[in-house]
Amino acid sequence: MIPVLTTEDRAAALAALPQWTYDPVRDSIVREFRCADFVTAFGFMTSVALAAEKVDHHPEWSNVYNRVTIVLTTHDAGDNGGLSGRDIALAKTIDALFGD
Ligand code: H2B
Repeated sequence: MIPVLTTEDRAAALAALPQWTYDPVRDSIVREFRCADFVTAFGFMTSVALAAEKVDHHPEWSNVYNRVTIVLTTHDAGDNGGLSGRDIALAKTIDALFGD
């Protein structure tokens, strides 16, 4: 089983991900991305999908026109899922792909 992050490790990791918000209910992180238009948003999602598949760690997400909302949590972590190092690594990759 994949370990969930300790409170300390989580705080340190989130300090490096200022655009992501922690959701204590799901032990997940969420970020909304705003793109220029739908095609740009879908292209961004395609890049994220390929990066996610490469590391076998996949986002929960939704798209409304130029907005992409991404939730990261690890279903295989802990008893009921939770935030793991895999989510932190994928969040950093996603931020880099978005380009900010
Ligand atoms: N993605 C996410 N977000 N959490 C997981 O626990 C997870 C995943 N597990 N992608 C992977 C796939 C697992 O189901 C496969 C069998 O490796």
